[in-house]
Amino acid sequence: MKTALITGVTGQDGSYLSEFLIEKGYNVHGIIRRSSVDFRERIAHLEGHPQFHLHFGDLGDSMSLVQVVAKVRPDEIYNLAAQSHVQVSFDSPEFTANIDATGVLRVLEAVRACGLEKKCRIYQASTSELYGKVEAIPQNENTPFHPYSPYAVAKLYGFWITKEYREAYNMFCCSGILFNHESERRGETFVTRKITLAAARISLGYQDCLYLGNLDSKRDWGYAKDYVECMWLILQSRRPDDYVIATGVQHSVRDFAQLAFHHAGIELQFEGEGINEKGICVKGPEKLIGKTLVAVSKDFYRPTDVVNLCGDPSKAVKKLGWNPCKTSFEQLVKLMVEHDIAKVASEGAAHKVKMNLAEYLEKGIVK
Ligand code: NAP
Ligand code: G4F
Repeated sequence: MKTALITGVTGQDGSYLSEFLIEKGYNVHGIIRRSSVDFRERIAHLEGHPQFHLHFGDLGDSMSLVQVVAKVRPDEIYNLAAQSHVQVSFDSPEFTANIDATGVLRVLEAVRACGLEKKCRIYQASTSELYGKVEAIPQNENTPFHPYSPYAVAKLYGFWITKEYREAYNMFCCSGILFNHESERRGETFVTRKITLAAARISLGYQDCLYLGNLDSKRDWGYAKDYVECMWLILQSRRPDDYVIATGVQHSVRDFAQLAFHHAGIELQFEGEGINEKGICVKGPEKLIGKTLVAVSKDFYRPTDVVNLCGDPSKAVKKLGWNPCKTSFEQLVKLMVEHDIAKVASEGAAHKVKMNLAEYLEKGIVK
C-alpha cells in the first residue's frame, strides 16, 4: 500500500485528492494547521476512515514539516497548501511569499533532511497565474511567464525551486500548472462560488444584488474533481516533468454569471460599460423583473488583474492520457448552482446570519 502526504488537505483540492487516493488504496496523511476551531468541513466525512490520518504542521514552520515527513515517510507528497487568494496576496504579500514561495522550499528540504530524496515523489501545486499579463494565447508549457500579483510572484519561486531540486539533486519533483478549477467546495470569495451562492440566495429571496469587479476577465474553468486525477497521473509518469492542466475553453466572468443565474431560473441582460455595467433581470420571478441583480463595484478591482487565461493541455493529454473534457463548463456551472440552491434552502433562516457576514466581508475585509 502506497503512502501519500497532502499539505493543504482541508482545502478544495486537498479534500478531493484525499478521496481519490483513498479510492486508489493509498494510506493518506494530511497536514492541518492548528486552529481555535475543530470543524474541518471539507474533510469531515473522511475523519475516522482507516486510510486517513491527520498531523499538525504549518508551511511556515520547517521543524513541523520535518517531523511529519520523518514520521510518515511518504512515497508521494502533494504540496497543495498555500495562501491561494490573489486579492489577499495584495493585502498580505509577506505572508503569501512565506507560505507560497519559501514554504515550497521547506517541503523540499524536509524530504532531503529525512533522506527520502530517492524514495519520495513530490507534486507542487503551480498555477496559470504564472502567465499573468499573458504573452501568448493559449498558454502551454513553453509560454513565457509574466507574473502579475504578489501571489503569482511567490508561486513562480515555488515553480523554479521545484525544477531546481529536480535538476540539482535528481529528485522526482514536478509542477502541475493548473488553470482555474472550481467545484461545490470552492472557497466562497473566489468569483465562481461567489456568483453561484448569490444566484441561489437571490432566487430564494435572501439577497438583493451581487457586486462584482472586472466582468471582462476571462478564465479557463474546469472541475476540481477532474483535476486532482491529473496531480496523481503526473507523479505516476516515468520521468518527472511539468504539465499544463486546463480545458482549452475560455469564458468571461459575465458569461459565468449569466449562466449561473439562468440555472437559478433568472435571465439576465447586461447593459452599460465598466463600473456602470449592470445585469438586469428580464425573465424569472415576477418580483425580480426589471431589477438590477448584478452591479460592478470598484472594491473588487485588483491593482493588476490577469484577464486572458486559456490553457493548452495537449501535453497532459498526450503524455498522461488525461481527459480534459470530462465535465464541461455548462455542467460545472449547473452542478455548482444546484448545490448552492439546496444549501441555501436547507439552511433557511440560519443562512441570514451567514449572509450578513458575507455582506460585511464583501464591503472590504475580504475581496
Ligand atoms: P484552498 O481551498 O484555498 O486551500 C488551501 C489549503 O492550504 C488549505 O487547506 C489551507 O488550510 C492550507 N494552508 C494555507 N496556509 C497554510 C500554512 N501556512 N500551512 C499549512 N497549510 C496551509 O486552495 P485550492 O483551491 O484547494 O488550491 C490548492 C493549491 O492549488 C493551492 O496551492 C493553490 O494556490 C493552487 N492552485 C489552485 C487553483 C484553483 O483554481 N483552485 C489553480 C491553480 C493552482 P486552512 O484550511 O487551515 O486554511
Ligand atoms: O475567482 P478568482 O478570485 O480567481 P483567480 O484570481 O483566477 O485565482 C484562482 O485561480 C488561480 C489559477 O489561475 C489560482 F492559482 C488561485 O489560487 C485561485 O484559485 O478571480 C477570477 C477573476 C479575476 O480576474 C478577478 O479580477 O475574476 C475577477 N473578478 C471579478 N469580480 C472577481 C470578482 N474575483 C473575485 N474573487 N471576486 C469578485 O467579486
